[in-house]
Amino acid sequence: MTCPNCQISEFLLPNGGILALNNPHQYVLGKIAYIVESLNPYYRYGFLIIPYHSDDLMTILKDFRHILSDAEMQDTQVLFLSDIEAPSTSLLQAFGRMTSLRRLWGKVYHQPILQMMNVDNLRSYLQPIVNLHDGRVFGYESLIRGHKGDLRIPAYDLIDAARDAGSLFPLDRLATEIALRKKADHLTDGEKIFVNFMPSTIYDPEICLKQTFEVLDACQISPEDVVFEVVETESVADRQHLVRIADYYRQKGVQIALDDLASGYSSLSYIAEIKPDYVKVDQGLIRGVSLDRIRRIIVEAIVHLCGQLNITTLAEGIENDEDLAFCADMGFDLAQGFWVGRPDEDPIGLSPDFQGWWAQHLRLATRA
Ligand SMILES: [Ca+2]
Repeated sequence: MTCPNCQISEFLLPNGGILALNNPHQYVLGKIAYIVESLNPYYRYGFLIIPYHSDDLMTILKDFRHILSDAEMQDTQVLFLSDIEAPSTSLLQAFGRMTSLRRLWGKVYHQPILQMMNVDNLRSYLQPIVNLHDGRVFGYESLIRGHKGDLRIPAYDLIDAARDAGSLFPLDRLATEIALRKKADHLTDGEKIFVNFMPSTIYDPEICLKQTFEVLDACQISPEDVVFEVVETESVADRQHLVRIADYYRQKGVQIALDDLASGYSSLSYIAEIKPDYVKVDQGLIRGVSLDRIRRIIVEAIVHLCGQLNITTLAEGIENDEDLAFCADMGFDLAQGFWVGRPDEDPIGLSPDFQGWWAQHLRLATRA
């Protein structure tokens, strides 16, 4: 007698039969099919079917592990079937609908926000970054927000919803595209656009980032004007994968920033691994740095080590002139924060507060 429970016991003791593999990304199945070409794999109902013998299994799995990233392994669902005959339609169709409970809950609970994740409802806000060597705008960080009527959804709510629903990659890609188009339409050549990017969403940089670089080409943006801010590095368990992504970006001529250094998401060891062009020191360390001896010693050490490694430093979260003056004197190259300039749909430049401070700063420097 055959029933789904029988197949579960076959899964525990696979003595040969077929492997039915499913992955939302067709290219992953393509890679697998290439590895096991000699076993005559075939596709049925969206599954890759691989006939195997028990002696082959360890070799096959080792080959998969060698060629696929951790994320690709984790997201590929597999079913063992003992019957060499073609698998039944109903079984494979049911398997194709399988998803994790967490993902299902996320999709239902966050439905209103998920429906906003499109080019009409997502907007890029530009927050200025100032060059502390000349007092001019160096570039803008693109901050994504959801718009629906009067409703504004901040980036962290969008990200939480996308994470729960298993849609981080499409959100990240959409936000990147919107940011690049904003750069093309609103910023001049030489003004850099800083774009946040979550490496945990990337399987294979060659394939997952293809569309990003197509947009870059289509908008005729110089890669040198684009800086990708690597965020939430901690959530990438596979460090080598992170390095491969960074290397891919570098090959394409764009620059890399390590975001929120010392926030808990980003540790000093990533500097050695990613070799970023920029380090953004987290606002948690910068706020109140002018009044706090311990913060000052930590931040000075970071600026010093980045100087030795030719890494451009940026102070995040500047909210008053004392912290800004302190960061400028300490040797930071760039600064960002509400006091320097607020995010806006248009690139509105530096705040009157900053401009007044800079004029005074110049007068004092000339007198000295
Ligand atoms: Ca950022």
